[in-house]
Amino acid sequence: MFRKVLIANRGEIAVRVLRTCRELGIATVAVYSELDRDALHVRLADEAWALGGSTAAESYLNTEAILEAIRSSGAEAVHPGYGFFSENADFARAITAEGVAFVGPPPEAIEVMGDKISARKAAERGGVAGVPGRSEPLQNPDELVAFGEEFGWPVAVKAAYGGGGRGMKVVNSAAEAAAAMESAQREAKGAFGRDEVYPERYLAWPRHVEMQVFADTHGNAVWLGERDCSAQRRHQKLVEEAPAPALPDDIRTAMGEAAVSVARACGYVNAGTVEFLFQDGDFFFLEMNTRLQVEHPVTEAITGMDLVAEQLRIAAGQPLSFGQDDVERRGHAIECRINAEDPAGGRFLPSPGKITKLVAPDGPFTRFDAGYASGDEVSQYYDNLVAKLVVWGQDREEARKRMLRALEELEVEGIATTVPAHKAILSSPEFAAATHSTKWVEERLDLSGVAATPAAPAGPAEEGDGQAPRVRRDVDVEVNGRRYSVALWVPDVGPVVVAGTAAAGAGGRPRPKAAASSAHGGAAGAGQVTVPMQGTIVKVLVKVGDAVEVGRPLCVLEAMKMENNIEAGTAGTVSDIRVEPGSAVGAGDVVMVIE
Ligand code: MV4
Repeated sequence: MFRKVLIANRGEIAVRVLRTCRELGIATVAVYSELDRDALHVRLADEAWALGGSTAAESYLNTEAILEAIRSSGAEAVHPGYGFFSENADFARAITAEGVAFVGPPPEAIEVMGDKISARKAAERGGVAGVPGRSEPLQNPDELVAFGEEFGWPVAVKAAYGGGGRGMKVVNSAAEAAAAMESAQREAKGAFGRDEVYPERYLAWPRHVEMQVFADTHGNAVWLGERDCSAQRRHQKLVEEAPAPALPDDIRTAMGEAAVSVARACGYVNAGTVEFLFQDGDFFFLEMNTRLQVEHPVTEAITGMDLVAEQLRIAAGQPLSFGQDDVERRGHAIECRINAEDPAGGRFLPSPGKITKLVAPDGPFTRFDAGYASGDEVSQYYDNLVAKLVVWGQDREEARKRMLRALEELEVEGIATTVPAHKAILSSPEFAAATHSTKWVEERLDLSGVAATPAAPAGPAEEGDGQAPRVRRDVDVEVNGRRYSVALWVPDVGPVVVAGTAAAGAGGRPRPKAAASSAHGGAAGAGQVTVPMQGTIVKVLVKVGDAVEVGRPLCVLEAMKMENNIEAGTAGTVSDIRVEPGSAVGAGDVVMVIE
């Protein structure tokens, strides 16, 4: 087994992985961006190395910086978590070239599954059916029309290099074909740099059922069980459960064996998830995720297995510690993703900021995997997953009630979270009866009664809560006679003297002054346009002097990878613009004035 593992990730998954490493006696190495210097995963790791930078591209996606941390720490393996480099074949190659193990599949398998057309072909080689469709790129709209006439409308046009729901268009008739194909190609080119698209029959009310598989380097491959992830919104999963409700045992077994065939067909090793659409008793291969998934704990809960431990054993070259017949599933598990988003009115607005209070639920069969603790800041630069709440019950109904109880116990203050939406989902008759599908949250669930969470106070530094922004002080220290240069990150409390060096002035970017009223979206007071959340202005859509109507988009605010239009709350003339592209703003900041 490895002696030291570097975790190339942050937040809850970095914490999750390092806990198993500790149980296995493996030393843990954290890496961190400048914003994460005091993050939970850094506090919990045995050692931590700075990557520099704030954005993901500058830090957790900086191959050179991570390679440097691997070399400095002497880590023997890298666990990529999910997101970031987890499905990046070039990164896997770069670290294995240095003799360091990648805790994940071979790069060739990542590449086969990264292209949805070659993934369909791999499934076909394994004898597994995808949704009826074509496994070649469309050359022109006539081919799309011919497909629709043969298989029936509607048709899904999908980007070969897409993912997470981007680059998919639904075509209802031959008349829409040309425009839809062009739009799918344009979106795919913009997002992924490749514009190949292919058609599939569109399934209107499917459930999303995915199968966990494991394969080792000795030729063994097994399936552990499925998860149902149908409760989602805009391709962001909200609730996952295992087993999938009302899935007949013979279908489960067939799906498990199909998933193992797909894994074998692409030379898969380590943990993987094969996604299926399930409708009217049939299941169809959709894609394969070549990483550990966010929702893996529900499978852990019903199988009693530690999936990260198994990943590490496989990466170290050991055979699977169990065979197919050793896998037992018991009871039912549900997971809620606690995101920093305000679900008021079904809008799910990003809600970064400082968590002023976090009290985790506890009690029977209740697991809380958090990436943050009270006092930690959820940055607009990373994803919005704060924690995962997982419960187990003897059956689905016991688990459902236990989850509602645990959600009641959970206390989060300072940021808005998805908890009100989870309560609405878990207590709805449709979810209780498991008649929901992938479109149910968006099209049927009524979230209009979910009230806005009071806006978090603006940035902590400006609020005088005792947490001044931190600044760097370089200090020389001697440890057992050896001289070290140490960077201290200390609160900037004005001119102080540290080790004989006078401090420089306050750091940090200037921000527009906050409005007296912290309106939650739109306009405050007499034509003052405020932003409802912390983020970065990426576009300004008007000029001083422009006449605007109510609802006219004024600027675009990016927070947590989502763009939000800031619209005029009153009609009038733009008299003042206080931001430009790149401006950092906080909740309640005035960005423009309309007179
Ligand atoms: C589909 C589909 C219906 N028919 N393909 C969306 C994300 C991408 N991974 C595949 N997706 C879908 N593909 C056919 N032929 C419906 C979806 C879909 C979906 C799938 C899984 C989970 C949530 C979803 C939400 C909307 C659409």
